[in-house]
Amino acid sequence: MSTLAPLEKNAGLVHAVETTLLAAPDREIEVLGRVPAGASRAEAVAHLRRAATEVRRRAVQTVGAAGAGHIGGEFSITDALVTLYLSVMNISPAQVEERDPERDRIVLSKGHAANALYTTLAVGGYIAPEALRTFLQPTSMLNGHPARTKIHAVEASTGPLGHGLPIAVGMALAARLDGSDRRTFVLLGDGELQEGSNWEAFMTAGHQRLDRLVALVDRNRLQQGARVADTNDLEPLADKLRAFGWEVVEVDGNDVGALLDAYAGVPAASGKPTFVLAHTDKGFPVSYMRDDVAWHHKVPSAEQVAQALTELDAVLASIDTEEEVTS
Ligand SMILES: Cc1ncc(C[n+]2csc(CCOP(=O)(O)OP(=O)(O)O)c2C)c(N)n1
Ligand SMILES: [Mg+2]
Repeated sequence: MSTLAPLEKNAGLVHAVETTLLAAPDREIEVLGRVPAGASRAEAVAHLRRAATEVRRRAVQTVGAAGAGHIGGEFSITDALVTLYLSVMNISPAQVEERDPERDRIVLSKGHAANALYTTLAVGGYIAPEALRTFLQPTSMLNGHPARTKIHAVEASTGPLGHGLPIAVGMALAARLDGSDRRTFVLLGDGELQEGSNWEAFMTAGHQRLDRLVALVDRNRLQQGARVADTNDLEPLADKLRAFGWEVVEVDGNDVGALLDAYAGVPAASGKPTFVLAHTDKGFPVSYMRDDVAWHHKVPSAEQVAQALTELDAVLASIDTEEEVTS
């Protein structure tokens, strides 16, 4: 069993860690960073698609090696995480380290998707890629749910569902009181919306006309062990949000181009918070995981990890081909 020496400059973590290491991935994830300034839309989309696919490649290997995780809901939210961190948000590793008060804020309310968050932070240059090998290991900062006391880039500790939106509403109100233009983004699960605390927060945000608050729901139609519609149906979801004073934008949440367009139009209506209703598939795009409730927290076998990598490598190859055709 190998150990990781304390990471240089804390690598975005509160403490340097020395802990056991998971098996190495087939190749280390590349730090791709933000979409370059001046990139065309096609270049931006290619960059984000590549980053999202790299995140999924790395995340599935992490879950396989750690023997635990929530891979289905990580794959459905990866496109939104990558689009926000690498393009939409006014944020950078330097702004996080310096605690720039004007940085945009983000809360991953569906905290069980922590591995997708950590891997996005690695691709974005916020934590060292080698830290991913400590996921869930004793003394690691990379816990099963994100902790703001352990990772500089995490703005709010999450895990208990139903808390992220109320926190984000408070952050958005604080920004207004500060006279700041910074925005607050929050990522929610659809099963999570069954928690009543969300509806108090939706009501408050609408009442307060928090138009620099943007909530995205990962509408993958599945929760833990069941379909949302069979458990406690949310529909008509868009109408409910409109009735609470939100502007609703519906989008394919596994299409980074569509997400870019949706976020570019924020606030979608002056004086209203924006609700991005992101239609996704749990397990996207891996054929054997997609829309299968078992993959909420099932752990892939070595063969299943290999199959996922084969499918994800085909996505990477198609991005390369499209780039060659357009350049
Ligand atoms: C308050 C609370 N109850 C239960 C859980 C356990 N839990 C973790 S994920 C999950 C299902 C969430 O479903 P959804 O919000 O749809 O997440 P996704 O499909 O995006 O993974 C549950 C019940 C929890 N984390 N918090
Ligand atoms: Mg769900």
